Amino acid sequence: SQAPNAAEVKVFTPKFEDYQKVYDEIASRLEEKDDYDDGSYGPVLVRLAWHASGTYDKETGTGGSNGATMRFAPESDHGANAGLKAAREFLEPVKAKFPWISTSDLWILGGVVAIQEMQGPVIPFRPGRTDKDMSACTPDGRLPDASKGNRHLRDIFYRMGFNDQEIVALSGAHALGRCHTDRSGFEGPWTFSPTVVTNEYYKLLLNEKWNWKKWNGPKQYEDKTSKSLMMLPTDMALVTDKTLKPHVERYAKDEEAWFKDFSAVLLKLFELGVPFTESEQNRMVFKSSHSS
Ligand code: ZEM
Repeated sequence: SQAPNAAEVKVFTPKFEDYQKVYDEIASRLEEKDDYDDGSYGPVLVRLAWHASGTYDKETGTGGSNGATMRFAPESDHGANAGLKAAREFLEPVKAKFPWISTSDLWILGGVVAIQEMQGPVIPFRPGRTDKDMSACTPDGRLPDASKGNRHLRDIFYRMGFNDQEIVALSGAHALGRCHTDRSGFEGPWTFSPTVVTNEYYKLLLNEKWNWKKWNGPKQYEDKTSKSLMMLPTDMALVTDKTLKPHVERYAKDEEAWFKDFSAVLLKLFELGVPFTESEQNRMVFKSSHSS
């Protein structure tokens, strides 16, 4: 047999173990860099993976996590993406250490790691995204506008191919993180444990009394009891809409049911529009740092 030439030697086909190494690197950076926000980059990593994916349009097949076009203006400057630079920069040293992974796979893997490390469900992962140039940037306006109501939510999420139950299951991500006045204009966290995945978001939506916050900022709700939590108008639409509310009630009662549905719907979100060569059977399930 012939000796391989230089080009052939360079080809590296990453395996499960290689992706687990990237997972572990992100997890250890999450633990190390605990001086950010509420003590974790986890929530903003989830938001990055969501905004990379949530541009998908099923009619045209455009947008979605394939491409990582948020690296470029104009997409990086879209109002909805304000503040996500922090998440992209958090992942840059990981890309430098593992240059074989595409940025678009890395952003989604970052979301998977964040969910699992914040004690959420396992999210199976399939690699295969490739980075595109700025000509693939999506137009502004594809991500949801928090000041709107149930009709807007359906317009946006049906465009991606989701149904009502999936809209509600996805929204529970707001158990995590917070709003920042210098990013979205809104202010405050949705729950008292913004760095742990729980079904508290649904419980609070149903069990708290929510009043309009009196302030000069954009219209948002505050809880009557502590006045330190918030809901967006789009969050409140989940309980004012008669078809959406039963799903909120089910997830508030049964965290296990939500974990199962949340995992399934995140997997779907993260795979929208990606031309995978790997089959669904070959999805990877990563070991979390806290699992034995
Ligand atoms: Zn969010 N989201 N989101 N979201 N989101 C914010 C923050 C976070 C909406 C929205 O306008 C906002 C989903 C759905 C929707 C996360 C995950 C997911 C913020 C605050 C706003 C305004 C941004 C800021 O100021 O930093 C709207 C209207 C949605 C429609 C339903 C879905 C789906 C998500 C994931 C599956 C997360 C984790 C955050 C917290 C980010 C952070 O930095 O703490």
